[in-house]
Amino acid sequence: MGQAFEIADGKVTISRRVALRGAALLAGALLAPASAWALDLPRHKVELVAPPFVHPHEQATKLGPRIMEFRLWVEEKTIVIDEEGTKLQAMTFNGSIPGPLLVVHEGDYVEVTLANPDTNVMTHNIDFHAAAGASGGADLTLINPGERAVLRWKATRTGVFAYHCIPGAMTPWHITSGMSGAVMVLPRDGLKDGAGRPLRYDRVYYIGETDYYVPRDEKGKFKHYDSHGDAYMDTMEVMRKLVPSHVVFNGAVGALTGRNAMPAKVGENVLIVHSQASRDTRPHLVGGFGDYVWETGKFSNPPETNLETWFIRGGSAGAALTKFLQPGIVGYVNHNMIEAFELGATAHFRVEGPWNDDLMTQVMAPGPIVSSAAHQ
Ligand SMILES: [Cu+2]
Repeated sequence: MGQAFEIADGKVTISRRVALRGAALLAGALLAPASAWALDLPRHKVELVAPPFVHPHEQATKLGPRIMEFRLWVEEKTIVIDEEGTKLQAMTFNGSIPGPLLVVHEGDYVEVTLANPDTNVMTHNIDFHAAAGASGGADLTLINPGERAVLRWKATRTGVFAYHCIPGAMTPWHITSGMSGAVMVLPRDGLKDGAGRPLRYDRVYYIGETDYYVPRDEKGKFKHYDSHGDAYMDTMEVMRKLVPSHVVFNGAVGALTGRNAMPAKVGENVLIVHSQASRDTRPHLVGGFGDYVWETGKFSNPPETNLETWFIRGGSAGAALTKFLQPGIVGYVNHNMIEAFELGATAHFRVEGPWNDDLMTQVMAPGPIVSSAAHQ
């Protein structure tokens, strides 16, 4: 593949000409619509919210198909990604990592205005895994700073699907700098179990997992760079070794733990949407179950039931429905525990409600062994 970037005076600069060449190589051919195809359907404008929260939506709907309007914009910025204050030259959709979860129903049209403000320096676009054609819309949305594009695609398949930036050869850098998110396409009559009975959720949370590759200096300390261009070459060196410096939920170590824990109540059914646009992951609720899990994230397949850990392929999203049965702080981790404990892939739910002694009780609190028979 050709280079979709240019380096001059040690700085990385990207022109649309070279970026387009990269995108065209990816797609095989560059497509352009002759004109915006008019569609006579009701419109609904959605105000997106930052993850782990999800914009209000119906689960089942009696309405007919609509054009669902969303606004996404790209924000390149410096963020802090761990408790040590390590800084990352991040790239984001709508300022958050991951980008927001977009929720529609099967048969709806997703109309996205993607903006790249002139405060940015790079070319970006968006590839929706839920959309057919033109690299998921990426070939039709490649925009320089100061530009915007509008893309409309029909939601023909139900499930949760990743989206991400895919600007030619720079793609892995943009994704591992934060440019991914997810879409949820619900069946018009809502979620179902394997026997076709309706399933409903009381809350939904969206967790996006990202692997970062922050370079270190000679002493092993994480390096800081003043600009994306400055960070590029060293970051690529680390990326090529496939050993992430951080694996985080929602942009930073601790973004969903402690005071950022996600609230829930005993007895509530909580839908957890989890995406990873780059690496594989294996979510696990500590002391809980995935009651209904669409591991591959597609609602036309029956959900698996009562899972302890589930697998989400890099480049996809999955969904798990869980009923919290006990109160307390409930961990939600990538059950590669090295990634959870050492690299950051840990979240917490703060569950309120009564404890169920029947499900678990502490028969004897920890204390010294008093019997001569130590094994008793
Ligand atoms: Cu990008």
